[in-house]
Amino acid sequence: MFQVYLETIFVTGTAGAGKSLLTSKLMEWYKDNNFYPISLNLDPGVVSLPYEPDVDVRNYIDISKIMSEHNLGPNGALIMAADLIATKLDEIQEEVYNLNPDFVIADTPGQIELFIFRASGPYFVSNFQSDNKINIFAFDGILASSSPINFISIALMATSVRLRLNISQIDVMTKRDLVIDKLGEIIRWSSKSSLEDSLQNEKNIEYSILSKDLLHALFKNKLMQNPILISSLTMSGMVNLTAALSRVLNLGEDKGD
Ligand SMILES: Nc1nc2c(ncn2[C@@H]2O[C@H](COP(=O)(O)OP(=O)(O)OP(=O)(O)O)[C@@H](O)[C@H]2O)c(=O)[nH]1
Ligand SMILES: [Mg+2]
Repeated sequence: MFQVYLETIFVTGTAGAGKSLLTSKLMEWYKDNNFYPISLNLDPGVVSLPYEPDVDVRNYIDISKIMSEHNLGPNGALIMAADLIATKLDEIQEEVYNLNPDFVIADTPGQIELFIFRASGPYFVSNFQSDNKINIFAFDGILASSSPINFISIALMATSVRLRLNISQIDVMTKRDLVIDKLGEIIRWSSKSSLEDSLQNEKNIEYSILSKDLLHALFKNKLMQNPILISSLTMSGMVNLTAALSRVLNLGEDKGD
């Protein structure tokens, strides 16, 4: 195995947030800008993807085989599959090196708890040989914008992912095109006082108090990050996201001709 300079963008986030579609749109965006990125699918359980993965964990881990060989149901098989990801690290790394890309965009499993809160995902992220690594954490725009409590809960999850993976992280809120009517309110939530004001309208007082406490902890420890609002459908916000990625990764400017 020969070593090349490599950078990696992991794409994590809540189930259905739009990780895979974002992976495909980032691939397109960078290819259009004359980069050579490769996509790495780390979701062993996914049936169909909006992109053709260059490297695919499903070539190493077969969910239906796990179900029949270990007599497991779909959830048990997904847990076992998630745990097996770490054991395939060397093979995946070699495949990636052989392709010699400018960088890797790694799409992660839908069930975030299987990847982030078990040992295998953080092990993979930390031991994958890459000179630079960043994690994009996707808040589902529909879910996060539906109430300030939801927004705070997902911000808390984003924080716990940041602490678990211990690499640079950019938070994004997906599906901007579907929450246009709420954009003003969501943007105001970037300030602690506006979020607190919005919490005043919550009917469940106990929940509201707990959320306020969590909010204080997030701001006090400077763990609160404003997500970049993006749409993988209209591509709005993508310029902001790719600019933020460039600030962390050594992707340089548009390569031009
Ligand atoms: N309108 C709109 N739909 C989106 C956007 N991003 C994702 N979707 C849709 O949301 C659904 C889920 O998207 P995926 O990319 O599969 O989400 P995921 O996070 O990879 O899902 P899992 O891996 O199953 O957790 C799909 O129907 C997408 O077409 C977006 O920015 N705008
Ligand atoms: Mg997916």
